[in-house]
Amino acid sequence: MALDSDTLAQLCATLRRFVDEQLIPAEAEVSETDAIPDRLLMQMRDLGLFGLTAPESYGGLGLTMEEEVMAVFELGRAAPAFRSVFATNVGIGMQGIAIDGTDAQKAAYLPRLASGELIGSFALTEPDVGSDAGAVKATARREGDSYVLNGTKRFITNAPYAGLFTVMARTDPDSRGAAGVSAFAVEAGTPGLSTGKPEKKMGQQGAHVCDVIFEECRVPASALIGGVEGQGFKTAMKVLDKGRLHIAAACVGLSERIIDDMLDYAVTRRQFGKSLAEFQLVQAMCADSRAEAYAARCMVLDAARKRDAGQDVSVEASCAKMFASEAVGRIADRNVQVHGGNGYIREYRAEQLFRDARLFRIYEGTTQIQQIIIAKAMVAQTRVRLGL
Ligand code: COS
Repeated sequence: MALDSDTLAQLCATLRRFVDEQLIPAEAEVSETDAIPDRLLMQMRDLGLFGLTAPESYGGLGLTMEEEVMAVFELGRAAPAFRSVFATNVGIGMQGIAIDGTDAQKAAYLPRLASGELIGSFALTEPDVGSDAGAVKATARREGDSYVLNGTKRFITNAPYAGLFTVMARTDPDSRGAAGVSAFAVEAGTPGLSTGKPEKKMGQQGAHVCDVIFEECRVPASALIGGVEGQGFKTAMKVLDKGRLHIAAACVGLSERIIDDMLDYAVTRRQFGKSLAEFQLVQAMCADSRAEAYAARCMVLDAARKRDAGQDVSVEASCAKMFASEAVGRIADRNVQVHGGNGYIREYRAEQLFRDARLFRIYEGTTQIQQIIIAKAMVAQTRVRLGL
């Protein structure tokens, strides 16, 4: 563990206070304005949120996976747009370099990512390449001491203000599959790199995604992550294994928050002369939600501990991401139902959290992709067991 148990408990208590006193009260404003106020961004920096997982030697807190998910259980209680601000620095926008980067790449970028001075972004998805991530069409052509990147990346979280992109591009033009893909650390401001206009989304206002376009964008050969071609898809998958556990933890946090909202409403709202909470059909919705959130929490913690112990957890990460994101969808839906007509009205948070939660089942791999990963491993293990 990076922290002793008292320090971890203190960190989680501090995060819970920050969420309860600062983030949740700002949800309506963020949703209306589609922007996170500067004062909250500064507080996030001061709390060290951008550097939760960066190694201590590079200025981060160096949290283990278990500690990270415990922190995210707390942070996930606020509307997901808040987490999005620092989550790419903690996760997919930084981990490619942290896991597979050269020492020079780590030294150049990790301290600034950890402090939040630099925002990191992960550029894998393309207009024609989503779930089939190995089919990346963006290209990186080697020319002397540089690579020249061309292509478009789509739905890139935090791209409008990112200072650094982890970009997956094809270095082997003759290949079609994952083996021909390499990962690059590309700085914003490099000539030939531009970003599109932020998309209008169903939910999570305050978090921004847009296209990232590369047109004859020349980067030094030293931008190749790890210094070896053909490793980019594997780097992306390793990043996503960790990212999916982080997302699953965020789903747990949001589930627990929504259950609190559901109970507050059920206990105080009266119909037929008694509180909603006294109706067994309402109780069933609360109880199902509690059991699912508890199951998701246990899965996330178990997978995180196994990862910290050095085990390959790509199947566990997919199980946790799939279950926790589907669960938070059901829980957010029940919360709308318990709120009745008020659940459909903007003034209550139920409708916003319902829309916000919908994305969890899609990004960092859809539920169907998680099913494919889990089932593929099951079949492969069975073949080995049967000696086939
Ligand atoms: N960690 C390390 N290496 C991995 C890995 C992992 N989790 N998963 C796969 N690999 C390796 C494989 O071992 C294989 O290596 P070899 O060629 O040396 O054997 C290589 O990567 C290709 O793997 P595979 O054949 O399984 O790749 P597929 O093209 O079949 O794709 C899926 C696998 C579908 C799982 C992948 O494309 C995926 O995760 N898609 C979803 C992408 C996604 O989440 N997008 C969301 C946007 S990013 S925020």
